[in-house]
Amino acid sequence: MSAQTRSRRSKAIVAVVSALLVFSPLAMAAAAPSGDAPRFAVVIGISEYQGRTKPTPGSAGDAAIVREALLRDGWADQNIRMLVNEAATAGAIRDALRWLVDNSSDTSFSVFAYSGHVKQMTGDRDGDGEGNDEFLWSTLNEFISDGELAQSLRALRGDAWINISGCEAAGFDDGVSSPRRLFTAASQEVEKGYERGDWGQSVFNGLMVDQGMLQGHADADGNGTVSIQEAFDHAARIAPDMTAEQRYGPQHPYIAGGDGTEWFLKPPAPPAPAGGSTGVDLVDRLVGGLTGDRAGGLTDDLSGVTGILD
Ligand SMILES: [Ca+2]
Ligand SMILES: [Ca+2]
Ligand SMILES: [Ca+2]
Repeated sequence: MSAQTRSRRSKAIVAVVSALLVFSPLAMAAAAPSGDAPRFAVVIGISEYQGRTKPTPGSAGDAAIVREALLRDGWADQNIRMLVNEAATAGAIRDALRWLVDNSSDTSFSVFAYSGHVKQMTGDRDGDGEGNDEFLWSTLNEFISDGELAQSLRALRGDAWINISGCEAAGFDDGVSSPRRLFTAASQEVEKGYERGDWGQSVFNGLMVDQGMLQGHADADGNGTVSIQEAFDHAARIAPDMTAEQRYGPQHPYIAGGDGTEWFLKPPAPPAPAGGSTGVDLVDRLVGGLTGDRAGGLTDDLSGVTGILD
């Protein structure tokens, strides 16, 4: 092979590699949500239901701690739509989903959080080919199918964190998770999700949002900031043991999507120059300043698991 041919060949290889880089999904994947992204959230927590549907002791509390985490990380109060208890009708949930989609853009960061009962039904009622469908369970006992919810969530532009705390919660990830949509859920599709009456929160959100984020226990890398994935890992590590003795078996939290980087409700500032404030100082402040009597410390006390989010 002549030198010229070799050169031409290597140029061709370079061209092919460049094209692959430009068009591969990896190169197309956006980075994690940026600090100046427009941010909008819908937070649903339903503890009280009409009729004979039994209350869930943790769902309204879940909504409160998610809101607290968003506010603490600088999300504007007017950009957080809360639907708690009697406000969370199916109509209001659909309206809030439309609002979230309408406010999303290529640069926005959306949060959709749901805590409450989940209904599971056979017969492919939403026509998406699944034998078992999951449904959000509104306060008036109207149901919103996973197929309908997924269609709304897939319409979100920009980045989104979707968090579902309930039974069979992973069953809502019907084509929702993607590089720009991070999906977390309390339980696998074949599992129940449990609550802690003594916390007034679900096991999953009590561990992830309250202990993990608000109290700072999930900062595995000690950089003073808890990412969504760190908080999830904290819950995923503890929840199965905490629920091991429950009647329907333990819950194993579910995560999918994202671009492989850590996501934050508020991205951390770039690292301080050498000699500046250290991560250790920040961790001490987080842990020292925010311990409360809700989820309390790291506990392996199992007696408090009282409810099922089915
Ligand atoms: Ca379905
Ligand atoms: Ca499903
Ligand atoms: Ca961290």
